[in-house]
Amino acid sequence: RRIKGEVVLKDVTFGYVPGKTVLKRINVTAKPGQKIAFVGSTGAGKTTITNLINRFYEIEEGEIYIDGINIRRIKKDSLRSNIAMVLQDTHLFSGTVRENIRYGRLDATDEEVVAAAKIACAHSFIERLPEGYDTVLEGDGANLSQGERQLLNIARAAISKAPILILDEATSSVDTRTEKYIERGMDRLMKNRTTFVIAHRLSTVRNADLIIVLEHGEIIEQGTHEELLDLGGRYYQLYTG
Ligand code: DCP
Ligand code: MG
Repeated sequence: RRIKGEVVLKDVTFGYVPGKTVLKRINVTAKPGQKIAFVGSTGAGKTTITNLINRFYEIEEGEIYIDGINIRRIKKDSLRSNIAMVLQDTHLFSGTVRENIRYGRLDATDEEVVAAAKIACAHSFIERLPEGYDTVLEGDGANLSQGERQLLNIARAAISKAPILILDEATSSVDTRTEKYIERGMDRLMKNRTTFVIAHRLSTVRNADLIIVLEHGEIIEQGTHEELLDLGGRYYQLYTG
């Protein structure tokens, strides 16, 4: 069976409002299982690219293909089940921890919920909650720390069988121990999936198959960490601060 998760952006040009172009002629090819990192200054268009892959907005010019199929022809439901996301602001709802993890995979068994929580390194903190997996979360997970909310979001992505993963890295400061947990969870999550990671901390993009540097909506450099350091351009500047 062919591995799934190929994503191709072809000459994508986009703006949120007429007359203000946010992305200009973006070309990206992600082969199944590859990890592609987007870096660049704030406002460069990183989140916008992932918004378009998710088809949160319609593209003006250019096309996006998933496994050779134009996303304009993919039903939204089908697109949702093909893409898992861990975004900057985590969306939890008032319900139990279990319900929050199972969100989007209602057929998942209790064992699968626990397995996903373990991948996300969330299992141990969940077990310490008053009712464990049956603990009711207040709206938006207000009774959890930021890091814990993030881990639940990772667990939610881990339970999904989507071949494509989008990670919009949180800039928020969680403590270094939690950060280590989150990184470990992310690594396991990315295994065997095509991953687009938007990273503010360059340390997390070093091992990407391809790093794409965006500036004002255009790709200005791309390559591996070593290639871009050798180039001595924008990535080098960002990396060496
Ligand atoms: N923009 C807009 N309307 C939106 C979202 C963004 O007009 N609903 C604009 C703001 C920026 C540009 O689009 O000028 C690119 O925004 P992105 O969110 O794509 O930028 P980044 O993700 O690269 O920035 P950050 O690193 O701050 O997350
Ligand atoms: Mg962003």
